[in-house]
Amino acid sequence: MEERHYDASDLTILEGLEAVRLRPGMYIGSTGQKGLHHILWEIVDNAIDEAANGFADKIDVRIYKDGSVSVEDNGRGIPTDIHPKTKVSGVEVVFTQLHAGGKFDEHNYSFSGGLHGVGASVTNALSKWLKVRVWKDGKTWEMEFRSYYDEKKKKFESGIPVGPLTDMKQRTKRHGTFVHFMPDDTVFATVNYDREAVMRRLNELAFLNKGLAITFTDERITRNEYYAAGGEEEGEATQLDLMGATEPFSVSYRYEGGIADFALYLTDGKQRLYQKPLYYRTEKDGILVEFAIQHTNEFTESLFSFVNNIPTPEGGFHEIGFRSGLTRMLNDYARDNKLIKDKDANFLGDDFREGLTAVLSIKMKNVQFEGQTKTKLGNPEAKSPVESATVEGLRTLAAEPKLRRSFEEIIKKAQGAARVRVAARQAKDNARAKNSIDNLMLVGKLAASTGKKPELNELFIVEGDSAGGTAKQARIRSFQAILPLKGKPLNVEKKRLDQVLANEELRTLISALGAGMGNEFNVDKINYHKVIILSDADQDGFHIRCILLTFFFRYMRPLINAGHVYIGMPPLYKVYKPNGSVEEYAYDDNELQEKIEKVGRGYLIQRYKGLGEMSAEQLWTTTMDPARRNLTQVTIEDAVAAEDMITTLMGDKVEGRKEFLNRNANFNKQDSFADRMKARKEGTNEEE
Ligand code: TSJ
Repeated sequence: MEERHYDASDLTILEGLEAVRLRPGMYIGSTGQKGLHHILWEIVDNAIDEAANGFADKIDVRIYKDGSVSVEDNGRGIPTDIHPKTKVSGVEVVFTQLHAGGKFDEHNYSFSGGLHGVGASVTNALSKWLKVRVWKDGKTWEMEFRSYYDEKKKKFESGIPVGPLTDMKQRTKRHGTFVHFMPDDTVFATVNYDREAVMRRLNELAFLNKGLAITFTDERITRNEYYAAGGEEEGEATQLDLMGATEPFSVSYRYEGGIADFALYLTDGKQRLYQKPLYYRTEKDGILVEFAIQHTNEFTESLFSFVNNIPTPEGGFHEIGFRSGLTRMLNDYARDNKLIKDKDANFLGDDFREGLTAVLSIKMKNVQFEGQTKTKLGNPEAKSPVESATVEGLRTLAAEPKLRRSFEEIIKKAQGAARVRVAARQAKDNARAKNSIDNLMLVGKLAASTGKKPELNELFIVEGDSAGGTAKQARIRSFQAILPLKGKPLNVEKKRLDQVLANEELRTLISALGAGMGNEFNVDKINYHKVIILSDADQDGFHIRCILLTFFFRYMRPLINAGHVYIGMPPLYKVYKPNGSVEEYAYDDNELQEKIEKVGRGYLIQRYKGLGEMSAEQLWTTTMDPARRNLTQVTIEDAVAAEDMITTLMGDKVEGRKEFLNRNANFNKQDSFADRMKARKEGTNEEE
């Protein structure tokens, strides 16, 4: 038996298990189900480490009927020899000494020491009992620990050896470690392991540790019960059968392809652009880097990254290195193969990552986790090795003749992404140009109302000079004011407050309302209790409406909240009898059918092309007369939707716009907006 050197530097925290009992949360995060799972993962991690070092290829996890759990591997077995200084066995050290760093063995990779890595002693401290069996050098060793209240000492003792590590005098050829423990129900809010969560994690660990066979058995349920309950495991499926009526549910995970199989699993059912994931594994500057790449015809990117088998959904330096390596190599490849012309610009990283599913798994020492959920890798030194491993890996793969097609597909996909990106930018620039200062409308001249009772007053914001003129003729001066807008108002989204104020149109609007704006806005001071946006039912009208709503949302939100903002809905059709006996208005094509049926035989249809083409009489009867018009009160949700629209179309969020363009190639969201508007009509929620 070789010498082991455990000294104080190996065991960074030398405190008793009492501390763990006192503040379990400090060591395992919580005493809920997550904490319960944590004490299992502490044990599993140790077995995984043994496998990662090449000494084990099989791990069995079992949940028993009584709620206890065991983990077994076929590794070298925890050292059983007596520590020269402390005079206790390696096994006892493992289960009674707290070690925070997981730096337990210099000669091997020991990567536990991330989220977990507080050590097996924590599991012992929080268990009612824990039994360990070690098969090593032909011998079988056993040791048991207990936690209990000591009547004499008048205190709680946790993880205390029942006896010394004992040679069971059973000759054996096997080697490995078996640990069986009972979580303490006075510590945990629940001692019920979530089967699905355990299975999900074990499956993930099997993916992350190529070739490792992980078996999970749950004695709490029979095989048939599991399948009858609709259970669906991911490993080798076991069918409903006779034995299944008595045998416990069990499943095995083993992936010869490791994370390459993971990438296939993650893209299951999707249209893959090439059949075999691009997989590479290497070591760079003491960091083990492994990645698997699979593109599909979808548009989103999903990067699943892991550090020491722990998921890092918040990303970090390894992801940064991976992304930049991917972009660099693929751009070089595209140039070398004349897939980018000499004069043309490189692809952006985004282009290469459209439809990408990738798994990145690295293993390194002294990991630093950061971020909100401590799942972001904070080690800057990880970036460069991961980047060069990625470049090297992809170059190696690209040199393989049978993978040529895969790289061509990736470049082809990037070309598509780049085309959309360029088109989106063009659309944005065009939209910007239209909203530039030169194109701003001239001062809309307010035709104020003569009445001085704000509760009765209405302000119509009307699109276009011509419609504005008509509205001025049609209105009742005593309570209706008209503010015509010519062209499109300033795009509120892109401008700072001072620029908004510099715009005459909006200044007129602000002063007409007479209640200030921004922080100064006082809804009690408004001159009009109804602010009605009247715009055409076309693209421009829709745009103006969105911009105004965005303006109100940003600078006069209480106006919307108090229900003062409305959308006026001019009808699209009039259905009538020539003798004037009936007259019905339809606001969309569906309604037109209804109205035709209502008017009956001998009907005529008049179609309104826009506000500007209506007579004052028509505008009054259909859109402005409180008795007959069709107003929709704007809710804060409508304003949010309008703002989203503006942000997506005009703003800088490239991602959102790309997706938006993909969904709505014709920019037309008006119909659904109008449909929602129609659901709420004036009168149902009016304040007067
Ligand atoms: F967590 C645990 F400690 F309880 C535990 C450890 C649980 C399980 C199921 C397995 C293990 C474990 C530990 N499996 N394999 C090992 N290996 C060692 O501890 C070991 C063995 C030999 C040597 C050596 O240098 O000879 C070094 C180590 C760390």
